[in-house]
Amino acid sequence: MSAREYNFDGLVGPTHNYAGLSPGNVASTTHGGQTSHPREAALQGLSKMRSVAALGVGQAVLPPHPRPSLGTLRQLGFTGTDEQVLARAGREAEHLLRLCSSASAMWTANAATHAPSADTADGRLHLTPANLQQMFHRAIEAGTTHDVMASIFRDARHFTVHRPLPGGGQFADEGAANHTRLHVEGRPAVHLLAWGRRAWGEAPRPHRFPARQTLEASEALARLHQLDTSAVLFPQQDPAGIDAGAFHTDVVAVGNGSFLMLHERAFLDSEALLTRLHGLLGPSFRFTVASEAELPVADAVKAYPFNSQVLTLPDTSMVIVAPLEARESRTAHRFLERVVAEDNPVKKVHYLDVRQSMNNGGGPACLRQRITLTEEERRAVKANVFFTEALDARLVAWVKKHYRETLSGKDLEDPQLARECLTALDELTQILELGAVYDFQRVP
Ligand code: SUG
Repeated sequence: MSAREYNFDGLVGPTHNYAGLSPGNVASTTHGGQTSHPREAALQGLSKMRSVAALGVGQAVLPPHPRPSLGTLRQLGFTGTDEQVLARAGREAEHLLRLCSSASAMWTANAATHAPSADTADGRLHLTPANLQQMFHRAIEAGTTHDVMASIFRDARHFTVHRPLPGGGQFADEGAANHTRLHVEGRPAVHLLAWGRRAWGEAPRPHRFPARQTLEASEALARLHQLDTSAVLFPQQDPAGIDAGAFHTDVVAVGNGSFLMLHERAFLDSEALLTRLHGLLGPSFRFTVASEAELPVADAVKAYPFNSQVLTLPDTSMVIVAPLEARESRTAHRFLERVVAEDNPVKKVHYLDVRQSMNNGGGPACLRQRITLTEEERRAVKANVFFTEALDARLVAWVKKHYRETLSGKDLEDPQLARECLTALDELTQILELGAVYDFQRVP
């Protein structure tokens, strides 16, 4: 049965801001404290969706989460009215307020890991929302992500939405940012489930920055998704790459269909990995590796050429959707030009402006969750999440109506901002026909 990939982009939330929350993510640390532009950020995101849809590629949308998360603040002992909770948090625990206000759910590559029904033993599409254990501001996304996905993919004949992996940091899971599915016609798809540290057992570790995902989490995903173990590989992220700022695999590697492009610092033993992939995928497998000499990993982290979307067009050729920063960097640009010139399916690079997100370390690839759906599965999704001209127009109007032009750290204490956010999200669930997916909509 023919299937199509849909890129489920995260709509940037109304509290998009730069709080410097992610050690090991160079852009987040560098821009921490700057004034953000939420409206522009959300419109940049919508403009990317429009460009991808115009290429003839499947496009859909996932909603932001309610922020500031008053529920989390209350769980941590802040009591009273919303105003009192925010005022006390702003006074006594400013950092906590920032953590509870991040619009980080926009990076939906981290929302979940998915396996298309063609690859699973029970023939259902499997999705596991990521627990994002490693960073507090991201860990609080998991519950809402689960509820949103359970609403969109509610038809149990086709879809299984698992609970996020349990426990503490031992099963720390960052979602599809560490997952790559490669596929060539006539062979089983290969799943790369990468990881940065082991919960139990020895493995080389980064020294400077945290390794977020564990091997144990990646193994659990392969089991839950009922993947054929002979086609699942668990490469370790190169600790030197993590120490240079490649906190997720998708900062230094991206794959699609028969094609993989990676930096030599992406995985610990790239050569062995490429040999295995060649064995599993056969002669049509193509790859391009950037060496440190050609493209220093620091440049890759800054310009994000690998944090691109590699998309298959209806005519089966591929294009790369890269951030503008990759064109502005001499080394990154030259590398992408080489990719297009080589013998592989990639024919063109489109450079897009997602600077507002890039300043927090989120490029085009971070902003989307890829989900492959058969026509029947697509029809089983009843929510209004597929990107059409009509939905585009409604979302643009919705952003213009509700989003602020600018946001600084101090604004996060403003109870009016919290109210604006909840009003906007309540309206959005009606546009997207999601039902009451947010906690605040269920409180009597
Ligand atoms: O988890 N940034 C995100 C960026 C996620 C990028 N996703 C992928 N590579 N797939 C993170 O580090 C920064 C928020 C702040 O500092 O305000 C942040 O959370």
